[in-house]
Amino acid sequence: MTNKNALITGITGQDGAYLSQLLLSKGYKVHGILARRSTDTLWRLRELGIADEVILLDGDLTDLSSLIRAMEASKADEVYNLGAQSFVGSSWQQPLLTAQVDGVGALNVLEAVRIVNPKGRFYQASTSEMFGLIQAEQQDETTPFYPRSPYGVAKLMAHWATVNYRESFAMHASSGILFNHESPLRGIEFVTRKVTDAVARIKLGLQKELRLGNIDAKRDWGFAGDYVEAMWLMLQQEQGDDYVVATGQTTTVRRMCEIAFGHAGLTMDQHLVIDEKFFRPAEVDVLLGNPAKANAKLGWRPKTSLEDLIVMMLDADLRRLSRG
Ligand code: NAP
Ligand code: F7E
Repeated sequence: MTNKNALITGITGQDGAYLSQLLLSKGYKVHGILARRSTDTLWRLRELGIADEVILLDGDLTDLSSLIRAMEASKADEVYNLGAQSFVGSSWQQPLLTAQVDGVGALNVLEAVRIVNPKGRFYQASTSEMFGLIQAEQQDETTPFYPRSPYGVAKLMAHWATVNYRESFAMHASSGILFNHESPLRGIEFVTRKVTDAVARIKLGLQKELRLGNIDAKRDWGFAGDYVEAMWLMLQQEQGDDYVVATGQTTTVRRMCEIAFGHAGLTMDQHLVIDEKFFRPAEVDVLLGNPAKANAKLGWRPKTSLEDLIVMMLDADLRRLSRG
């Protein structure tokens, strides 16, 4: 057990909730930035039964002064920057907000760490969306980037800012280039959860159809619970570095849907409708990560198959909907 302090931006998100659970289990005092919202955003922390175990500090990624105050109040040894406007689809509607929160926001956190505790360790939530129009069949830490959305562009700025602060100020700053990871706590706008929620509703007679966009897109999907372990492992290394975190398997959206419908005993073709509305101005057709470096240096391996993940999510949605 440790007596370290952690500060998490994006603590109310999917990864923030799982990472909080992991760090609490290791004895960390966990602090999180709570951005002002008019709705209740603590449901994930409640589902994991840890809402009362974390310390929430008011702040916003676009407000450097709030981040400096949070650094001072938390006395953070480790800072995990998970906060973001994370939905790729919305980034074309809100490109400037996405740039401010995901790009400049990361720079604000780096500055807050540098000003208050330059010896603190920093994790940046980078993304496979930076590979976008892929320049290699399987992407690793050496693959050139080619982002395809305002989200990918903003995240690329944050990624290079992390590398730059490591090189300029000898900061322990790491960038986790994570491929898609999902869970029962995934936001409903992302395709896996949209599918498992809809399949559960169809199964229970609450809905008839599921409308999707490009089901030929391929993604390398893993389980968020496995991926937060890689984040923590990165900050336990002697030096900061960049790591790809992925399963090394890629699957179409279509096949992922078949798994969900199949598990519910439903026929996909009777319910699936393709809707132009869900196509994107520029698509990332295929992503496939190579996690060899994370395997070798962190000893990290994914533990959950896509089939097990989709079944876990579908069962959780069936339980939630049955409870009303
Ligand atoms: P998520 O569920 O969408 O969570 C995003 C978090 O950011 C929420 O807690 C949200 O707060 C917070 N946030 C948004 N705007 C903010 C602001 N202006 N100031 C402070 N906090 C703000 O995302 P996730 O799936 O957990 O992903 C975590 C991080 O990893 C994100 O940076 C994402 O871009 C990145 N990432 C995700 C994946 C993936 O597949 N999940 C893959 C690669 C990288 P509210 O709850 O108040 O909205
Ligand atoms: O889309 C296609 C869509 O929104 C996956 C974020 O966590 O992972 C996530 O970004 C694919 C795309 O995730 C629908 O066009 C088809 O090809 O679940 P998604 P994403 O865009 O890959 C990366 C790594 C991140 O960093 C992001 O933060 O599915 N698709 N039909 C659809 N997608 C959605 N959302 N809805 C549809 O109806």
